[in-house]
Amino acid sequence: MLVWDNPTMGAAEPHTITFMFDNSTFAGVVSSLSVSNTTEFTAIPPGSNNEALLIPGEGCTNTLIGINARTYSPVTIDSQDKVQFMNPNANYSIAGDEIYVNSGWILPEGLEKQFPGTGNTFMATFEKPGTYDYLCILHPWMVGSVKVVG
Ligand SMILES: [Cu+2]
Repeated sequence: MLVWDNPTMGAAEPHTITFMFDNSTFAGVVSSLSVSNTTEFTAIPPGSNNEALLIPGEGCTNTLIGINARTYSPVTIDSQDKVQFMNPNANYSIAGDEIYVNSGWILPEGLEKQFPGTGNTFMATFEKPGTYDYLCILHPWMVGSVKVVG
């Protein structure tokens, strides 16, 4: 079993551990979503320098530019395209038939509170020998590789 954490000092700089076993599963961090134009968004905490990005759309909809949950939260997608979210600080066993495994945002201890629903660690067990390349979806130049020998 491997455990990743985020030792960044001082700043709430998130990272992810993301395995994309199939290039078609590349997930963008930014997500465009249609919402009713009567939906009101309130910044948390109130009064902070924070506001939803809404773009007026057709009819009764706006487009909300948000964060892709499949990059923010721990999640797996199996070979049948079944999407399964996990709790923060996930402990996942990689069977080898997944097409996408993401840790969700990992933050230094205590700073995850700035991003509700994120955690501090990701644990993975690799069931099959092989080379498992991963990256940080927020900083794609941050890459790693796990080699599992039989
Ligand atoms: Cu990163």
